[in-house]
Amino acid sequence: MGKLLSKIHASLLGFHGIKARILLLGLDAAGKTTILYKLKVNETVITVPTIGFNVETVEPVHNISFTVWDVGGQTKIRSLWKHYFMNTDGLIFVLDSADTERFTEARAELKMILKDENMQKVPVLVIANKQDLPGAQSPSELIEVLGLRKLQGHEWHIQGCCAMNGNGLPDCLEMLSLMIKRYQRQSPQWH
Ligand code: G3D
Ligand code: MG
Repeated sequence: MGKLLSKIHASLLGFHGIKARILLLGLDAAGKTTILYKLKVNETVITVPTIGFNVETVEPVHNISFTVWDVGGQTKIRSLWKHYFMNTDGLIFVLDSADTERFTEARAELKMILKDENMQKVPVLVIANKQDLPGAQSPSELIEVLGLRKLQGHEWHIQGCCAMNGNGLPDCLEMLSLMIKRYQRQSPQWH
């Protein structure tokens, strides 16, 4: 009841919490667009490879409203990612946990993103997606695969999930909101 009232209150008064700009990146077919629409409308949508971007605002969690930018991940358009880096409050990097052949490529892309000057200190949530598939690597195995322990200057967390049925996604938003709050406390210039 209390939760319902506070939701009504928030929608009558408009949202006065924190707004966070989130980038959703990862190789093509990792499941980014599926995740975005599962978070937005709790529906499993039929996706087509994203050319350009999708952007949606997701229901606030812990008083943080997320604007999530899902930028296409095919090789030839990955060079466009850097144009979205400025003013990013959090990175969600999505991985197909069963696509072992592309782990090296995914690791290189994550490293490339975090090297950019606009991405310094930005908290990173790695979503180990497609945990439903046979052969999917567990989040703890993927920590080594992606070299996450070597990330310097970033708070990071890895969460297993299945975007198809939404398993693990609420924990992803929960963790991201906590990381963003900590990031906010460290960065006086944070909006
Ligand atoms: P992208 O936006 O990262 O490029 P998409 O990826 O969201 O378009 O998803 C690529 C394919 O992976 C889609 O299948 C989608 O249904 C599937 N997918 C996404 N999440 C999961 C998951 O958790 N489990 C499984 N098994 N599949 C998933 P198609 O067949 O349309 O290419
Ligand atoms: Mg897509």
